[in-house]
Amino acid sequence: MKVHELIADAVAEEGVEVVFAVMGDGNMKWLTSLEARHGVRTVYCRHEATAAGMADGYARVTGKPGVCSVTCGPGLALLGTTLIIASRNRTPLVVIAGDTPRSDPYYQQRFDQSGFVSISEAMPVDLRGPATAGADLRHCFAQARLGQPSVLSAAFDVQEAELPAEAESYRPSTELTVPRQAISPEPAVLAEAVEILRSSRRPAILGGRGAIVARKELEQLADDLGAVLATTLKAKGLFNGHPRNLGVAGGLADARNRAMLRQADCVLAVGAGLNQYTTAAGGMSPDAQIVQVSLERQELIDGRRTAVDRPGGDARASCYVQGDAGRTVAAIRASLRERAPVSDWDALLEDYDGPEMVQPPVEARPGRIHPREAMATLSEAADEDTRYAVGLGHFWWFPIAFLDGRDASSFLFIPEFGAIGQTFAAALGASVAESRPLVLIEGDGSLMMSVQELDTAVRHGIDIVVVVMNDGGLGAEFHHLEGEGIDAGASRIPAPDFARVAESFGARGARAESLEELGAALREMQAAGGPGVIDVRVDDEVINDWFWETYFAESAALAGASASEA
Ligand SMILES: Cc1ncc(C[n+]2csc(CCOP(=O)(O)OP(=O)(O)O)c2C)c(N)n1
Ligand SMILES: [Mg+2]
Repeated sequence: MKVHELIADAVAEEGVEVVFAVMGDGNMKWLTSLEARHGVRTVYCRHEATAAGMADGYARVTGKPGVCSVTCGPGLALLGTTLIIASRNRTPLVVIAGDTPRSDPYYQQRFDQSGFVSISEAMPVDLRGPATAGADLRHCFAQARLGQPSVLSAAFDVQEAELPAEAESYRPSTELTVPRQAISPEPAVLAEAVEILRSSRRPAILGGRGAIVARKELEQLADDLGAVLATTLKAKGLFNGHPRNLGVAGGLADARNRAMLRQADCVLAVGAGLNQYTTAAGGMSPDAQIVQVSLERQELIDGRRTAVDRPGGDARASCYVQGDAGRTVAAIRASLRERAPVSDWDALLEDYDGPEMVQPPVEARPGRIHPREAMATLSEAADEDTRYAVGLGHFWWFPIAFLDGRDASSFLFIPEFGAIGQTFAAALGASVAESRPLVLIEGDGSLMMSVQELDTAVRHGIDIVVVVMNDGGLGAEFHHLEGEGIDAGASRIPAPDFARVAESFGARGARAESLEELGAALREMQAAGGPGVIDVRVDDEVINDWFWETYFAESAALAGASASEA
């Protein structure tokens, strides 16, 4: 038996159901035997970054290792961005890459694969030789299962070597790992946290990704305290249906949420990294004491780093409790029993008659769609069970603030590295993983970075509807340049007609110039199944609140002031 056959055996033994790949000399042997000998499905993509991104998306929604394979050298070199993203998300990602022959140091495709993997924040694993091949593969999968994306480099000549006669059959990495364990908080620290909450008159509870498992406990605590509830981006939808739910907090929030959270005197942040978006760079609840509950102390620093240039911006939470979300919140509730709710949030929420968006209302021009209104139409037209993947760009603020989903499982964001062009791949991987309907909301510029994967979606019959928020270019750059008074022409790069692009790949295509057309196209495509693209003509003059406040609010206020003086 050869080493490349063992690789196929190992992938099957690890319980892998699907591998995402682009083929080359460095991986074709084991990939072909994987399907032939083990019947494991292989999804061949058009670009390596998509293969890795699909494995990442698959792993995010299943919690199982996502497996991708690429050839040596240039195949691996295309994965940099995706590896960084997966590592920052702690995705259980396994990449099985070829490597150039040990016997030929001048091979054209050679490069420092392990150095590249390391600076891409993933774990390099070398397939050392036939005697250790099983152990090396096991190590790679074990790392990934513990949340460390790992890349196995398997040299051609090592793959061709025979295993020693005495080699044992492959033992899966689950033998090396254990499931995550709950951590209970220190009683003394817990008492400090309880004291802060007890003296609070306007408490807010902020749930992050780590709080998703503790929804019930957090809502009970909110009811005990009369607290408002909000989430980070990664937990969007967590408290849907609760009467004091405000939605996503911070720079990505709608106007009502922001107006409310500014008045909080205490924020209990659970399973949340408190980064610059979540805290609006320190502006979310400027007068609040922060109690932070998380498993990783690193989270004390990660988010705050971005606010260090503000006075007090790098101060740590008033109280940090290391512990499991569910256990810690249950313990806080038990200690708080005797406190009656005294918050006045209900009255504040009821009396709010402010706008949904901070800036003055703007109407979309004829034949164009207001992105805020597009979100209402999508929320209303989509299947109830829909999962939404949302890309990055100027448009993303609108789905984050205004798109409704059933709960926290209804959304998939890939924000970890601020990279555009990555979400289509993750959405495709998520759609392969589950039968749930999937809608990707993506920018025109972002989609053009990997639009060729419509072909992958068609070949594999992937059920996805891509809603393109088409503003004719790089809106984020456009509004930023305009805001600074610089000619923004270079950022207008109109994309081809997405409906026709989709059709030429064999997918469904539609164009929406009105809300009625958008709703009808989405209903039709979800009913039909398979891949489809809706080219939504959004008004490129509509600015999201975040950009408006950052680049336009000051000059608008000045213009207003001089107009009233005149
Ligand atoms: C890989 C990468 N390249 C470039 C950027 C800079 N960038 C951020 S948003 C954006 C515009 C994206 O355009 P589009 O997808 O159409 O969204 P829009 O901003 O127009 O809503 C760009 C180029 C980035 N963040 N990541
Ligand atoms: Mg755009």
